[in-house]
Amino acid sequence: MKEKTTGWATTPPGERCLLLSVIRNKDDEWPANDSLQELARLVHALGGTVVQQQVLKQRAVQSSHYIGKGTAEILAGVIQEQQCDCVIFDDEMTPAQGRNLEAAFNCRVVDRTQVILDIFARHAKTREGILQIELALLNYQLPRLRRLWTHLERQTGGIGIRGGPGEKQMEVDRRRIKERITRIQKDLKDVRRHRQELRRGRKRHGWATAYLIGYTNAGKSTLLNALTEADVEVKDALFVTLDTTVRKVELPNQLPALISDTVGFINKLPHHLIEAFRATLEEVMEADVLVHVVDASCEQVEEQISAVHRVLDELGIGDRQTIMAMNKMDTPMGAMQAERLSKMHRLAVPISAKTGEGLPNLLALLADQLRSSFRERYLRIPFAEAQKQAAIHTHGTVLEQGTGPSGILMHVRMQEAMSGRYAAYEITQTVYDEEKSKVDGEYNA
Ligand SMILES: Nc1nc2c(ncn2[C@@H]2O[C@H](COP(=O)(O)OP(=O)(O)OP(=O)(O)O)[C@@H](O)[C@H]2O)c(=O)[nH]1
Ligand SMILES: [Mg+2]
Repeated sequence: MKEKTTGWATTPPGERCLLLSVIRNKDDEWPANDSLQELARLVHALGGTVVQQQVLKQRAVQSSHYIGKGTAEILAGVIQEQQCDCVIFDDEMTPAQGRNLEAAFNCRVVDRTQVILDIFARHAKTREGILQIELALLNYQLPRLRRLWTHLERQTGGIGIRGGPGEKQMEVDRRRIKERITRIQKDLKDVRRHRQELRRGRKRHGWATAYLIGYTNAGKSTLLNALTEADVEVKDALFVTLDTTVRKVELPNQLPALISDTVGFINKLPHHLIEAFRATLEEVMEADVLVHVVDASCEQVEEQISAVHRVLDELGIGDRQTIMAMNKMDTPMGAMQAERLSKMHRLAVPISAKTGEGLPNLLALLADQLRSSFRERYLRIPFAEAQKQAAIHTHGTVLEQGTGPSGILMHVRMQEAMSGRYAAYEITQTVYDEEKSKVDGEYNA
């Protein structure tokens, strides 16, 4: 399938890139290397060529250039020799540092955040996804406008820049971007209102909801496809899924449940993106149960698990009880690590979304967790309020209903959140059974 592009991505395919990571002490070297490896995958996903990757040890933080001036000079030589079009840093730098480095290197300088934003821009498909990523990009670009201009100026023609930028033109641009941000925020509000209505509808019908979360490329979409009739795109690449897909899932206890696949996480996920995707992520936050899909075949599995936890923390749901699905157990490394990790977590199962192994166990665990997020209640609705019955039928599943001596008796299953509003009508099971037995028959299941 040809990828749609939103047109904002700023990394042109085919660029020759030098990847750099700056560390402050030697212990960070290994994580830095792993992280650079991942950055290289991100750059490949954009069609870039990685010419060289290097970890730089810099003791003190250099505020003007992010790296020392001497180091910058040496690197400038490498860049020229290797004919690099672009230098990519593995961490986010300030707009001023980027500007200074571009001057020193005489080529484009971007950071990991920009690369991730670019990938998101390429992969967004739905209206909401496209609006969200445009918002993140504009917020990221606003303080970097001066650099963008310098860069465009350096390029020779062909991109519609008339004359030098000048402060005035930059002001015009800044205002335009701000106006566009306001417009997008308004559009997003409308899209979200619609989504919220859908969500409320599902809740009203008593659907339990589970969300598949996890590191990008962990196998979330493969698992969703394996558990439901979904036909979500699966690919060995980062950030293939950006939009949420919701599907019905058949659970062993027949609890009506929906399961969703959504955007993946990554180490150093840009804050602008978390902010822009907050609405998507809010849905995740409201789920009854989270299933954390883990790529157990990956050597950095523990780092990936921690990175996911960090994002959950940032969303304020770090303490949510989560089922861990240790995926890719069909591979030798996956089998070994899935078993080891499953022993370390209370709610964990080794699975293979690809072969289907372990999926019945996962479904059983899911059903169990969802059941405990729902509660069975016994209600007595006074005859004078009989009209309440209709609402109860939409807010939960009515397991049994009949007429008692002093009101309508209902045995229901409802989400905790929903059941609060019927607390006044709640009676104990003993009272329910007594009242039920006072009236002959008439109970319908
Ligand atoms: N061997 C093996 N590969 C798997 C398994 N599950 C998924 N994969 C592969 O892992 C890659 C990523 O799978 P996806 O389902 O696209 O992963 P995702 O978590 O949805 O990724 P993003 O949407 O990009 O965040 C694909 O190449 C899948 O074929 C599994 O159980 N075993
Ligand atoms: Mg996916």
